[in-house]
Amino acid sequence: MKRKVLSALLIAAMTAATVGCGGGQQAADTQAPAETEAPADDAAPADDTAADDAAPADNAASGELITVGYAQVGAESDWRTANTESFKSTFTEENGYKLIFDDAQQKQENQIKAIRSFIQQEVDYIVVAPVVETGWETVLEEAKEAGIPVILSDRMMDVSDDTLYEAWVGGNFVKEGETCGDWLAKYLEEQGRGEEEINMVTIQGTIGASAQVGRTEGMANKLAEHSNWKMLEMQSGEFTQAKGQEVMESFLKSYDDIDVVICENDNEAFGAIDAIKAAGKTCGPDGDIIVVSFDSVKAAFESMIAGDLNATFECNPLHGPRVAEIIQKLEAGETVDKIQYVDEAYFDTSMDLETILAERAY
Ligand code: GYE
Repeated sequence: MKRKVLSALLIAAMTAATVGCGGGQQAADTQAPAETEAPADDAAPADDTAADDAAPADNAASGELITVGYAQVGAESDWRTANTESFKSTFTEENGYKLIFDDAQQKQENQIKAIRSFIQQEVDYIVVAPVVETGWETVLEEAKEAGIPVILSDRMMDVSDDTLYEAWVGGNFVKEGETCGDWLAKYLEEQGRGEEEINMVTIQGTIGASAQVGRTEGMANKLAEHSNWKMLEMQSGEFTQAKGQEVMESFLKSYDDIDVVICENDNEAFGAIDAIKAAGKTCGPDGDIIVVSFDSVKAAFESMIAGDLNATFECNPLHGPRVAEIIQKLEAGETVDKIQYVDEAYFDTSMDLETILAERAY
């Protein structure tokens, strides 16, 4: 929108066809779009409650919409659905935005195409939740050349030049993995299994995605602290329930002594639990196999209440208001923190899960 306004002004200046814009000289000198001078609304707080009530931006009042292209990963998990919903409910016309949403179906090539199409459409901001970390330099250079700021959300990009994006907001995936390892050590200790040889398998996320890389690394850091823990095998379940089930079925065929399965998201755990039950085994606090996962979506609480899942390590998907806050600061010409981690907790069956679930936003 801004660029369109600017080029309209320039055309007006060149043709001198209108008087409303104040004449050619003034229009030609106008480098900064008018709305950047308006102060931004108070930033929406970065907590769960912010999702549904992001403050309308000043641009809403002025009738000038900010166009945002969001290159989303896909629709592979409950987490992703909550994340999409957070963007759609934040970037509304009522709040002063026009959202162009693209679902890449978990394919980087689709995301690159989407970003190029956003550039062509001259959006004001590009937001990307990158499927994987590497391979983004070229398309980000193209966005930079077009003068369109890029904001990363959820997963990170591994680029040598960090001026290619304005800011990133998401979860601390290494920390999530380490929290999982610490929880497991404490839990096994409480069960009197602190010294026992523990056999584990991991159903990883999409290989090369930050959430996979970080969670695997965090757990590896904890494995290094426990010589009695053995990682039998790791395989990707692509962050989906169907693939999680398939991978667990194959693990159960290969190993008859699995003590722990680490699932890099909740949906993979739901699939793994189905596979465990189908193989005639049990899981959860009273079962043969300890199952842990990441995200803490509502269905994970139901699974813990049902006695299937032992624990889930939170990853907050409600990034819409957080990205809106970044955009409003940029609009106001303010600086933004380059890397913004979101605080996250964990949940297990020792807690009052019904009460927590009743108040859960996703
Ligand atoms: O854990 C998973 C989703 O990148 C944090 O992606 C996100 C992950 C999340 O598919 O459920």
